[in-house]
Amino acid sequence: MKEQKKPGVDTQCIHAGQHPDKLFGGVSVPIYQSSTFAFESAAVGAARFSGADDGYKYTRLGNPTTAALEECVAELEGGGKGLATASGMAAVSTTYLAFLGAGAHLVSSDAVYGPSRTLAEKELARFGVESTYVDTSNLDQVKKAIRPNTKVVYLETPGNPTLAISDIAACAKIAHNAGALLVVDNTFCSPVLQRPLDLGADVVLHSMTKYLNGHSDVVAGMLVTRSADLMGRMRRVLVQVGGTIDPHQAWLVLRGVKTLALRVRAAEESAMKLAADLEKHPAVAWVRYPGLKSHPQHALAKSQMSGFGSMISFELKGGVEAGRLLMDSVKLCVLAVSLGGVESLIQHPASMTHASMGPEARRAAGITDGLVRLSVGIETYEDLRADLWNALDQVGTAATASGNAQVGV
Ligand code: LCS
Repeated sequence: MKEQKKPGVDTQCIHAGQHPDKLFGGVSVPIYQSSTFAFESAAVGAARFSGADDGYKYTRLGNPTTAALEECVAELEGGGKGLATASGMAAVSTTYLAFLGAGAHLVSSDAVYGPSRTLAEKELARFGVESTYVDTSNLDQVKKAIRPNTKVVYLETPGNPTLAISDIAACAKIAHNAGALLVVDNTFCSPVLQRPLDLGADVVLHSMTKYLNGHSDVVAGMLVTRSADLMGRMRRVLVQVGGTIDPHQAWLVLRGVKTLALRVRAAEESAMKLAADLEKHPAVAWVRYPGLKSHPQHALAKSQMSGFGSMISFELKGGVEAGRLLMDSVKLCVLAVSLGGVESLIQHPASMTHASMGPEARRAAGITDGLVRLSVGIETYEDLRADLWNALDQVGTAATASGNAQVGV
């Protein structure tokens, strides 16, 4: 038999899980905006609830539009099954609730999206779940954090907002040797740049609010695994907690995903140029971008990811005040949290996305008070650069006006 070549990522974005509709041939997957599904008879209804018939019953338990999105993202992640959720945090909480319980222990990256950490540290702790946060880009720290009751190792790579890169394959080995699962939040990369399941992760999760949807108009999440057992455990939790995605929201994400690969590549091209130029700007103390040679895990990023993404973190020499002035001075970049949209977004993690962690945890995780996070969009590169450089000039002028010889000090 002739071997079938696997479709390319752009093809998958457009066609995976998406077939012309059987009723009228609509090319776009229809939005099944229905909370419930009629049964032809009482016997059919009973068969659906017993599992003998896999037809739809009730949208919290499954919906055809949602199923198309789940198939699409699962295929992009290299196979397995997907489970769409109402938000990225619904995906995070589903993995915690499915795999952790009283007496269990979680090892997590210390630089994760603030609420992913706060949920475990503050809420799950009330139910007897312990958690330890370490720099997962340092494998010794991961090994040392493992305890006999560790059930989950949780990575965000690149980390939010430090962009620290953790070795997924090595962490999978450490987790599996300890009888734990490896969960990877792949939000910053999207499956276009990184496929954690291929590297040994058990579960991959996304805030689809970000790159997958890509248009800053939807909040949604996704879980993917190749294990039927793990999917069963997550699905049971999700449908009972009620964090199911709405079909219209699922359809919007399906539409966004069609251009995912194009958007990711375009944003990365600008991010690479901006990061390299920012590094040379006199007002900038340092820049973190996985594509720069100065990034501590640049070599790992090169081998583990198929591109460096479009998130840049940087610190101004003038610290917090200079960062505030920069954010108030940009005109094209939008001062807002979130990331992965078509528009460039700039924000201050210490007072915004990572405020809930508290100053000590932030310091330990390398999230400095002066750190500015930039999600590079797909605007015309020259416009983006001009906007940032105008704002940086104002930072420089303010520093000079306040009598400092060195910019921003
Ligand atoms: N995982 C990562 C890596 C995230 O960045 C976020 C949200 C989530 C999970 C949660 O997803 P959500 O429930 O919001 O869909 N990150 C945000 C950020 O960095 N700024 O605003 C939201």
